Amino acid sequence: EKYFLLPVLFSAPSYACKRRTTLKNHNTLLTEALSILAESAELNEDEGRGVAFRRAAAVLKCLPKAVSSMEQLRGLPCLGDHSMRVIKDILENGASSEAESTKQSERFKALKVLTGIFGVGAKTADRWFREGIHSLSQLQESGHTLNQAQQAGLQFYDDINLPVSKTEADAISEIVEKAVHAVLPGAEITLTGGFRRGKLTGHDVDFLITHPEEGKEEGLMPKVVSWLESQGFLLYQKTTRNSYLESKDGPGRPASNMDRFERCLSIFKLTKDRCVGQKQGTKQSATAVRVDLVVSPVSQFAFALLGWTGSKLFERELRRWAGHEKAMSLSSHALYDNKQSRYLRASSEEEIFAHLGLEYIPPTERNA
Ligand code: TTP
Ligand code: MN
Ligand code: MN
Ligand code: MN
Repeated sequence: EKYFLLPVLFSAPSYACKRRTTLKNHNTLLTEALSILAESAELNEDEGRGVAFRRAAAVLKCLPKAVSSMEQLRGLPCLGDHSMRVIKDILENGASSEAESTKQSERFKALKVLTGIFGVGAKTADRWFREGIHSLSQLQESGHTLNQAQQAGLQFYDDINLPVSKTEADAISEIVEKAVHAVLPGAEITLTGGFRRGKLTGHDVDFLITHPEEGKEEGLMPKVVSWLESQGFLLYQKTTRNSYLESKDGPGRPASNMDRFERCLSIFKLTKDRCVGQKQGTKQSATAVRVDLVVSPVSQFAFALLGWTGSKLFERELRRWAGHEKAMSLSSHALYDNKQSRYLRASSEEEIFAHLGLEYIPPTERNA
């Protein structure tokens, strides 16, 4: 008798918000190459192409096994011709020539260095690149006037571009909790972003702050910032006040994916104990860490929590699902049902998924 080994045929829902994506990735070679191409497209401000590569990478992230042949991919969504060529190249040759040459290109390397400066986006980096500025030293010699954020970004460049560890995130959490409780007892602080999804490192630390009594959270941020400043914890901060009520976004029609919460983009000074040798003992040194603080009224907390937990692709897919499949508009503030012409209330993430007709996906499975 003969036995034929059939390849595992993969399948997955096409919306990332219907898939469970943990941090266990069996296809890093493929997803890293596709992520480089996505990043390159984003740096070139080609959003459509960026999203296409992000979607392709995300569908491979949720597979239970490593891909070993092209036939296995036949039933999978989100894999366009270009992504398929990249995958084929890697399966046949061990690497993607396009991703490799992108990584080594002068433009990609320079744009990465320049956007590594806090406060510098793709547009600014591209303008500088076209002026011949390809490095930090060339930027400093150029005599360009930098805004406050960019000056801080340049000053703390090395620290900010080092990954933040969970240990550091926990230390920051303690400081933020102390600050918030000092100015508003009873306020609640939640770690959001990548660390809430179970990541062990991040590019920053994200927090959402609320108070169980609606309205008590108003004006909280400036007080928290003052406290942190007085204690010497802030190297840089820029606070933006809440603009939700005065915005003309209309029912469930946010002007952009940016929300309108009172927020503070900051750089914290974190003192860490660094062991410099057995005999010499411990030396104190400081590091700069990017921290995002957001304040939400408790009535919007579940939406803010869902919106600030990510991943970015998971969020995008949730909004796409809501709009295209449910005729609803989802933002970090609210969920609007366009058929019933009314807002749908929710006090937990579970309720929002239920309103959207989706199975609940916990934060650790939102790593699309
Ligand atoms: P990030 O901190 O940019 O990303 P992350 O925490 O997932 O990953 P990293 O470890 O690299 O920090 O954003 C966190 C979430 O916040 C993300 O899902 C999108 C959301 N967000 C908003 O809703 N509005 C905003 O203006 C920004 C900047 C982020
Ligand atoms: Mn150069
Ligand atoms: Mn983050
Ligand atoms: Mn952030």
